[in-house]
Parts: sequence; structure tokens; C-alpha cells
Amino acid sequence: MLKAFIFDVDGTLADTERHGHRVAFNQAFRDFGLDWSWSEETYGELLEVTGGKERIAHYVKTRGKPERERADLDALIARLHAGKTENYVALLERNAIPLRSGVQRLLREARERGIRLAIATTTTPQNVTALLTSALGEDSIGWFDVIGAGDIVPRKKPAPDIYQYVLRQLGLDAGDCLAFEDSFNGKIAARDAGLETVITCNGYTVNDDFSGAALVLDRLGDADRPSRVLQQKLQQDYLTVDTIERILQ
Ligand code: XBP
Ligand code: MG
Repeated sequence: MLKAFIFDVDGTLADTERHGHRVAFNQAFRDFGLDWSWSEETYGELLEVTGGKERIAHYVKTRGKPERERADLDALIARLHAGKTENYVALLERNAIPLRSGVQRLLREARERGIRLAIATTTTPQNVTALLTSALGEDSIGWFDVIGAGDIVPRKKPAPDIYQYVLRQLGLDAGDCLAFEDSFNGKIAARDAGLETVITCNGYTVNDDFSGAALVLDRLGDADRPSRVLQQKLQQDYLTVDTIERILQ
């Protein structure tokens, strides 16, 4: 019997990268008078690096941006990222980014079945709270026994740290849990923490390598919006707790 579902956030609970984080980054660059701008395509390339601060640093290093004293750059990145986080939270408060198909139903099913819920994400904790509050209401934050996010661990995905942290906080073994992810980096992080993983890919990750995942879908799906199976098998139009347990058995 599965004891807990551990959810990634960006790209899994909601499609936040293209129209959420990227927009918030670009607004921060404008606010700081920088002539930087991330197109949807450029952002897709930059997503190979997890973590907003790390992604800005990678951009500066790889896109021939003026080389500032290390210290200055770190300080600039910290301020830029703080501004970006404010922009992202404000964006979610203005118009919620909807949860992906099937997420709200599966969360409800899991709670009805006594399966604990947790989050293991690279994004900043305020972003998780803002997304859950805007999409499910403030009470939904309490649905999750553990929310592991951002800099709470030393290394970000694909390192397993955030999943190991969440498992410790849950007091559970990886074998009692299932991870839900959307990207190669996420798959590796969950795998290296000993977790089976269900992948729901998205426009930015559809070509990622998901070999070794328990199941790869284009979405969790619902009766009115069935999921398409990309790897492994699913004897149903959409993923339910029952089908998950059958697959893992
Ligand atoms: C995805 C990430 C995050 C976000 C931006 O997180 O890599 O860095 O892109 O958020 P997830 P921050 O593990 O949920 O897929 O700017 O707050 O880092
Ligand atoms: Mg993700």
C-alpha cells in the first residue's frame, strides 16, 4: 500500500514555466534596467539548469554577458531573483495559473484514501504557497504534510537532496512513496532517492529522456480529458489511485 505521493511543482502541478516564471524573470530584468529578455525558446534551453538564481548565473556565463566581479554578480542575482519572486507571486495573485489536468482529482482521491501528500520542488517556498492558494485556496497548503522547496537543501535537482529531505520529514522509506515529475532532472533526482516516478511531460520536457520511469503520460487526465500514454501501459483513460497501485504491484 502506498503511503505517500510526493509532487514536483513546476511543470507537474501546473505549467508555470513558460507563462509564469519566464514572464516574472523578464519583468525583473526590465525593472533592473537590464537589456536581457528570455524568449520562450531561450527559456526552454535555460531550463536544463534548475533553480532561478542558478539559471541567471548560467545565462550570464554562457551568453557573453559583461563579466562583473564575482561578488557583484552574486549580489545582483540575489536582488534580481528576489524581484522575480515578487513578480511571480503577484502574477499568480492576479490570474491563477490553472493546475494541470487530473491534478486536483488525484489530490482529492489520495486524501480520501489516506495517502499522505508532500511536495519536493526546486522553486522558492513563496511560489509554492502562492500557486496552491491561487489554484486550490489557502487551506490546501495544509493538505501537504511536508513542503520541501528551494534552498532548504544544498544541491538542487538532478541531485536527490530535496527528495531525501522530504522522505526524512515524512519518516517514510522510498518504497512506500511515489514521485510525480515532469522533467529529466526531476526523474533523476527522484530515482537517486530510490523513488518510483510517474512522469507527466509538458511542452518543454516532451523530448526529455524518461527511461526507467514507472509511467510516462502527457497528463494525469480526467474523464473529460483522457491522458495519452507515452511509455509503459495504462488500462484506463486517466490515472487513478487504483491504477497506480496496480501498476506498482
Ligand atoms: C523548477 C525550477 C525552478 C523554477 C523557478 O522547479 O527549476 O527553479 O524554474 O523557480 P521544480 P525559482 O523542481 O518544481 O520543477 O526561480 O524560485 O527557482
Ligand atoms: Mg518540474
